[in-house]
Amino acid sequence: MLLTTGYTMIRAFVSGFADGVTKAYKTFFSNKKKLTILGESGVGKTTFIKYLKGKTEKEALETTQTINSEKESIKIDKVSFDIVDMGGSKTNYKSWVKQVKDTDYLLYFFNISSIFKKDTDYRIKDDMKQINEYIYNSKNIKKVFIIGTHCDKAKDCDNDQFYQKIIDSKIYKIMLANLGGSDMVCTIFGSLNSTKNFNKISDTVIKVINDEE
Ligand SMILES: Nc1nc2c(ncn2[C@@H]2O[C@H](COP(=O)(O)OP(=O)(O)OP(=O)(O)O)[C@@H](O)[C@H]2O)c(=O)[nH]1
Ligand SMILES: [Mg+2]
Repeated sequence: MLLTTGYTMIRAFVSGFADGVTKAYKTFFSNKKKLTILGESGVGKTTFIKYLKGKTEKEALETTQTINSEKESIKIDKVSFDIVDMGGSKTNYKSWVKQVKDTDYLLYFFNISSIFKKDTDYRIKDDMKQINEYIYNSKNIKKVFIIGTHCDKAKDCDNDQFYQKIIDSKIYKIMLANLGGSDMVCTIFGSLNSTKNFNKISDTVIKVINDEE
């Protein structure tokens, strides 16, 4: 785990929350909370939810494009919570805004490769323009997660400097500023290519939310 001042960065692929995870799950799911997952198409929003629902790795990794939105009430330990998976198309922006206004926790997913490819970060900038005012005016939002996925595809993914480059990039700073700033945001980098890697991300999310409640 790497924590720095100014913002919270947690490298999900570095295990650090094995202890207390069961307790974290129990506490986390003891109250119904609203979570919204946003991000452009193909970043892993539905994959994340499928893992949360207990699907196998094979099932979770099948591509299923979300057209509008899907609401899930996920029960673990007899307690349910509402999680909204939004389609990543820009045609869903109106619904995104509605969800942002009404959510307790927002998870914004992006594919880390979009940070380094020239001219591919325009979509993230557009997303930020849509949602930023609602985040700053929301009375409900307790925490926003920036989740960088597809780290398994990056050849330098086991190198700290690689993640520092993302943190130092202009587009990351734009995300951080628009999603509520360093006090509001928790950043996680990881992969959804396996159940093990999913667990590293979800355990971190749950732990942070737990600390918030
Ligand atoms: N290798 C790798 N594949 C991933 C990762 N995250 C998601 N995928 C794959 O990317 C594809 C798209 O993932 P989805 O979860 O369907 O994407 P989405 O964000 O829900 O996309 P929309 O529903 O179109 O908005 C799937 O085939 C996943 O298996 C990752 O971290 N690593
Ligand atoms: Mg989807």
